[in-house]
Amino acid sequence: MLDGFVPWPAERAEFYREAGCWSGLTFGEMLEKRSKEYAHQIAVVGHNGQLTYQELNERVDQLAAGLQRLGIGKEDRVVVQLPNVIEYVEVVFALFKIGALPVFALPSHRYNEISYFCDFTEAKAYIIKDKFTGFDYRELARQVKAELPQLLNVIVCGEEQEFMNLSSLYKEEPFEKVVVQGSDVAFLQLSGGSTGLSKLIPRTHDEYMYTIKRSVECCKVSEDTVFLIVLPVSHNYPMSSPGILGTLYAGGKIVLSLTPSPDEAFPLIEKHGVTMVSLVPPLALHWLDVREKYEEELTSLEVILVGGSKFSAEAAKRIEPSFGCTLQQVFGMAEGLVNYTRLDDPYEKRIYTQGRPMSPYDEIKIVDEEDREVPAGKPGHLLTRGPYTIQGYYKSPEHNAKAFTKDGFYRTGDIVSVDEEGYLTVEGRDKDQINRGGEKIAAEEVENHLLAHSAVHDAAIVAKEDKYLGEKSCAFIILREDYQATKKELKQFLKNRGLATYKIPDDFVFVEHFPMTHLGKVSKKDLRNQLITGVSR
Ligand code: OOB
Repeated sequence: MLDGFVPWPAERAEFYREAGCWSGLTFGEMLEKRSKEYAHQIAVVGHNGQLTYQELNERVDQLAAGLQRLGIGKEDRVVVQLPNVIEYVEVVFALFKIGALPVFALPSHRYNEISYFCDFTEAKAYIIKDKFTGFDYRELARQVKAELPQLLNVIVCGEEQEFMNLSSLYKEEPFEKVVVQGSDVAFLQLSGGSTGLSKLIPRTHDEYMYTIKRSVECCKVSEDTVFLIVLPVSHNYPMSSPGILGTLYAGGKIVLSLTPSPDEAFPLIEKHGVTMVSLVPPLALHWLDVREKYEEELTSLEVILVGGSKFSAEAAKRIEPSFGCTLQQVFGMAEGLVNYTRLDDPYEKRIYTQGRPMSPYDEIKIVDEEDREVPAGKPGHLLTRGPYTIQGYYKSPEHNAKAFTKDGFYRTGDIVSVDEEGYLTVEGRDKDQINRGGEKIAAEEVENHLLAHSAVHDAAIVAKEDKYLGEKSCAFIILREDYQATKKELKQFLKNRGLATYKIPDDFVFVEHFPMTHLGKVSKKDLRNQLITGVSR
């Protein structure tokens, strides 16, 4: 078993197997099966070509052979940082087949995150695109590799410079079959994080296959589905709700858009007859606002999924009339639990709630500060346990002791209420995190970077309401006596430290002192209120 993986208690594992949740099917086997069942149907379309199921499986096998030749084997970790390109799908399945574990980095991650992922997971390889949206990932790789000798291979999709070219790894020879079991960890996903850097989330084939199966059922994905991916492929949401893996599971077609811009996405919807797409609220708002300006025919759309952060009811009401398709809200988390509104739910549920758990085996508790269950319908802290919610983060025993209850419930950090029919409404959050339009920022991580600046005495990051993103991040700063720093300097400082772009605060407010709680901690609630009332400005 993978070191640092918190195993499932035997009796619960047994229960989920008996209940038929965990089937033992691995992702490598799933692709193998689909390549026979849907051999000549298109599996994936990218900006530079397309592949049938059979072709995809063949390319995956060839790449699996090349990766093995590099010495990558079972349970080895490989950091994958690719945009929405076909090679991403090939790489991930090739790793699944040889039992190696992709670690899913986002294209917006920079030195700060990538060096940590490579180091913490002792990654054997780092797979990147040469350049994307003006950023050169080879420069980043050079910096990371110089400091981490165990990172043997940097593999580049595109111009490789001194590194290895991904296309050179597709070998016309069989790869060596590896025993991969349903109970094996399939990959490491990233958590949004609330303390320090993202925690890593190990997901087994069993759990994740069940996530996919239930998502496919709840979203009615079939071989006729054409699913457009506009969000970054490696995020849990476009990967599995039902996203890439759900579409392949059902024998449908994936269309990859490099960006979420309507300039690119709308023509793709028209050209490929896209039936489903998943969006985060700011994107949904943007698409709603510009829909009229575009002439493309979008009538093929049947479902727009929206999730990742709270979708306001007012915006939710506009989706169905504007796009002539059904809105499906999704409230999920990389740690596990996923809730969907169902396609045939009454209007009120689709607009005002974030859905209900996708599995009858999901257990939900709504509790107060002392972990006592609150009266039905009242908001409280959401705790959850179930067949696809993890038992612990990778190599994080101390954090796990706080993030999970003794009986294995995950403390989501979300404040929700549950109605009589079991539908959840997200009412707020009790974690030190900013949800910037679906992108999660751990306040503490950014605060720590700011504290490294010579002029900063103290820093506190809080969420500030934003019309489009829902929330933006705002840094309250106390400067050291006799020191000066401007907003521009601090932003540049964070950029130079290699912080992912979305984590750099949108706003800075310089203050003399922070409001305190009775316990003497910084009162972020008061800081948030100051932003609303404008007192500190
Ligand atoms: C998804 O996953 P993560 O891991 O990036 O973030 C999870 C957190 C949740 O705990 C919650 O705080 C927030 O994101 N969230 C929502 C939401 N969906 C996620 N808050 C309010 N309303 C919603 N609809 O974001 C994710 C994973 C799988 C599917 C969809 C989203």
